[in-house]
Amino acid sequence: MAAERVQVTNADIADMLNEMANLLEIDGANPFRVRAYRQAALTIATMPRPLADMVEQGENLTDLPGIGESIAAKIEEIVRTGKLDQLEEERSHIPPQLTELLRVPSLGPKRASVLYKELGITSLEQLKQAAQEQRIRQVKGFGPKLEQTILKDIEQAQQYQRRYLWAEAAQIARPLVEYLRANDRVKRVDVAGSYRRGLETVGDLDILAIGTTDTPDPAIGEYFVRYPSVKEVISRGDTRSTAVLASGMQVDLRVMPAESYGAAMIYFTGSKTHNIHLRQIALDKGLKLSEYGLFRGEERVAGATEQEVYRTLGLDYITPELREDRGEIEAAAQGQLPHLVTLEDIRGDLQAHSKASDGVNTIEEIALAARALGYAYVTITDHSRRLRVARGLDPRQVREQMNEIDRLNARLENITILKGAEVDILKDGSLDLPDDLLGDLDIVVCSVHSSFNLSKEQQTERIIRAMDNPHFNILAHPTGRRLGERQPYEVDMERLMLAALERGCYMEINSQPDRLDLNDKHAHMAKTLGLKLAISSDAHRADDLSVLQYGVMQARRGWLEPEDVLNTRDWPELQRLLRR
Ligand code: DGT
Ligand code: CA
Ligand code: CA
Ligand code: ZN
Repeated sequence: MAAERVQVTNADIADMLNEMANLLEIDGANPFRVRAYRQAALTIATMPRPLADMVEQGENLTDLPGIGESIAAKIEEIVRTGKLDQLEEERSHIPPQLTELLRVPSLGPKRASVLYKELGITSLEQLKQAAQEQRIRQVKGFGPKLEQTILKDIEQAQQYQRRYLWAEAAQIARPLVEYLRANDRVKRVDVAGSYRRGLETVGDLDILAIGTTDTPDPAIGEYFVRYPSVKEVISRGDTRSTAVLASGMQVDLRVMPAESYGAAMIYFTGSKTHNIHLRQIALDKGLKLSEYGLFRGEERVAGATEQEVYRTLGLDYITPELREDRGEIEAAAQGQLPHLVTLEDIRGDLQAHSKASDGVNTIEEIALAARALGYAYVTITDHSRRLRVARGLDPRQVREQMNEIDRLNARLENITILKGAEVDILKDGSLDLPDDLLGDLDIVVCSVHSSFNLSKEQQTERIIRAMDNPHFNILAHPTGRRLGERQPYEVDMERLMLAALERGCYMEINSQPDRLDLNDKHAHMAKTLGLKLAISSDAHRADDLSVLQYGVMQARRGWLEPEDVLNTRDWPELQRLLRR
């Protein structure tokens, strides 16, 4: 049989563009160029449609927002040849592992190349060893404190080493599931594991299938390992096969009998701690729970569906996002599980950027996209002047934009554009736009984009001082983290939340796949304290309004119900809530 040509996936393309960005950064290239590659990589990694199809069908890639001529040409080269000449060129004069060092946020390209020249460090492992042996503090420009931070960052980077953003994992999982479902011998396919629980990052994909025969069907595993993106087959058996895809993602496929499917779904969805707690409950009832079913002695009393297993254990059905053993089992036993927020509950978006600052679409384009999603309102929150890299607006430009919004609102039907801004919180806690202007906006979203390294105490006080401004409405991306890229800055979150409650301020779950900030635990903390949250897309392109679904997933993991979320309300009611 002729080898099937492996189609280059979006994840492959994104990886190569990211590597380009890293190498260019080490080379000291223009930061805008570096950022363009990173942005394109993220766009591509989270885009459902394969770019390879677009190239094969001769479509123009520059129609995609955020992708210009130069990057489009590179993508075409990757799709056609499987590689990128310029990347090979860059690789040839930079030690390949040096780019690993860029995953350590406290290092940056300049410091990384100093350590390379002074200590010959080219990998994360070597860096860790040097830090542990206190050799880094001896290099000029480095000290003991930075050495500590570097060590902490390495641990973080290593933790994320083989993990994928949920949105990237979805992009890899969906076509694979489609491929498996297309086979006649497969009756049912589901992705379990952390992916199904909606965890912010996914380590590997755990896929379950039911065949059409009573005995395990070896043909299913054989079919699975023939998936064109499979790079390496680690094992293949009648009931279990493991393979690594071209993207580096590992996939476990298990073929289960129909009578066990529900029990297997519970087992392989996890989390492990949820499962352990469930097994204890089973034992207390004189039952035994495994991936094959719930048993009394030899007799299977439940197993075909998850509902049946939970019911037999005396529990309400627990949705996968809650399965972390954070009290959901107790709540299910008492019939008190939350009625979690869904995407359908969302009435509008409270953060989006237009091309006036660092977005790519006009306000009208964003408004029409929001209307197409069925929203009642969308808030334009361009950056304030301080954020020069994002072409932040000065007060006069904000006024002009407000007039433009008035004109659009007069003309457009079935959508209201709210006037907002994403205002920088300056180092001293003051806001980057004058009060009279803030007072005329519908929504003032505030965020920290500088001085990330303040102590926990100072950072917390800085933000609370900002909340003292009576125009402050919503704290955006409250910890500033970028998954796998930048650690959160330090803040006393509980104190911040209590301060927000006292002042009538709110916080945001930023839905960007690499932010998801607040995270699930913080969202749960907010709910417990009674602080309502916004779920915002922070879209920089009209298409990106849909990333709000990832924020909803984290909100669900944080137990949020519709009433806990600001933008489940219509604008008049939201307006009342925002009044301080
Ligand atoms: P990941 O892949 O690191 O993002 O996280 P998971 O949760 O997908 O973990 P994974 O792939 O190691 O295992 C998938 C599920 O299988 C896990 O959520 C629960 C179940 N599982 C795996 N190992 C064990 C175990 O030792 N005991 C129990 N009770 N369950 C396990
Ligand atoms: Ca997994
Ligand atoms: Ca696994
Ligand atoms: Zn921001």
